[in-house]
Amino acid sequence: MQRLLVTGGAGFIGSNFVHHVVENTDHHVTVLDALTYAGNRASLDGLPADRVTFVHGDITDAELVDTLFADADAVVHYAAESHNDNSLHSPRPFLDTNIVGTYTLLEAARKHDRRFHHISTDEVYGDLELDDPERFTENTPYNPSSPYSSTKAGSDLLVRAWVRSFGVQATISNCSNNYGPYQHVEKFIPRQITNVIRGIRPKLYGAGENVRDWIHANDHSSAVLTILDKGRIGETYLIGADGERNNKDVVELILEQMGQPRYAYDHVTDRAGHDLRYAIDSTKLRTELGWTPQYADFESGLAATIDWYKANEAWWAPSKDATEAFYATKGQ
Ligand code: NAD
Ligand code: TDX
Repeated sequence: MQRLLVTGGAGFIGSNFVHHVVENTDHHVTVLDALTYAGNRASLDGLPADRVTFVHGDITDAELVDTLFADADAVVHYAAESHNDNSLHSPRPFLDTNIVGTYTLLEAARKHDRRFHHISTDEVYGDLELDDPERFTENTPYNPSSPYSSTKAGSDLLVRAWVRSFGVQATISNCSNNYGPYQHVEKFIPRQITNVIRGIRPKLYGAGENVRDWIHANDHSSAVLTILDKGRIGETYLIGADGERNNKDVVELILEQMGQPRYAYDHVTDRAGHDLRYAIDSTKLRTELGWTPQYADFESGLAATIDWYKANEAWWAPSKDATEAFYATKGQ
């Protein structure tokens, strides 16, 4: 049994990870989360109180972080400002949380000599052409496009420097686009599902040819547990499940699965600097650590996600109107 400290555990991927840990291990989890607009305490409802402790606080609070690291065996760091569109509108919180927050945690990891796993994104590598036969690997040069991805890239580099300079026992993973339950309605898939439920037409940025490499959040969680267990200190592992699809196909699949005509969506203003394509080669994680994804079938994973949003309107409804009002100001 380990005592895990999970930052950002009330967010989308962090909360899926906490559920996964409770269901698949005997670890105890302490969640540290600031409950920003993206955090939701209800995402942890139903978890046993003797397995999960919730601490409401900020990862830039060095004193609080120090206390929590003292009581943890290992730390998994999900907390971030995570939405590209928000970073184009208001970058400052991305610098505070993603850069200064990660720095604050690294200093505590160094002081207490704790195992630290840093959650990052494939977006640090920039984007690929649609017809490029290459995919991202651990050796692809960093080339981030947005304020969000540049702050994630900066946080990855801080982790590497704290490993090399101070011997911090850290690993990094860069994952592709996640889908599944508990994802905020600002993000592409939940936005379109909840639009259809509300009778609003889905909104596709630009022509919709941009490709994302989809992975179910549970597969991300199992990969992170594998890296915590068997990953080599100082190494980076890419996490992906061979799920490339363009946005237009995804919108049309959502409409079809929800009983609507496949063409019943709108093209709206494109995202500034919109990355064209992400694609992950996860050979290192699969061959060195023996990980394999379990949710290979995107269609059935998407259908289950649609069912979850239909059944959990009380979870997402409080955020929906404000999210759509913000998009409307940008013609999106
Ligand atoms: P999210 O926005 O849903 O959740 C972020 C969580 O962090 C929220 O609960 C929020 O309250 C918390 N948080 C934000 N600032 C904080 C602070 N200063 N102190 C403490 N808590 C704070 O994000 P997500 O989509 O779950 O992403 C989680 C992590 O995974 C991020 O590091 C992100 O970069 C990475 N990631 C996401 C994806 C994806 O597809 N969503 C893909 C690859 C990597
Ligand atoms: O309404 C929309 N219409 C649309 O066409 C929205 C919200 C998005 N899009 C497009 C933009 C992207 O090409 O869909 C794609 C996915 O968009 P997002 O859900 O905003 O995700 P993305 O920008 O790809 O970033 C996500 O994956 C990598 C996460 O939000 C990041 O945290 C993660 O690092």
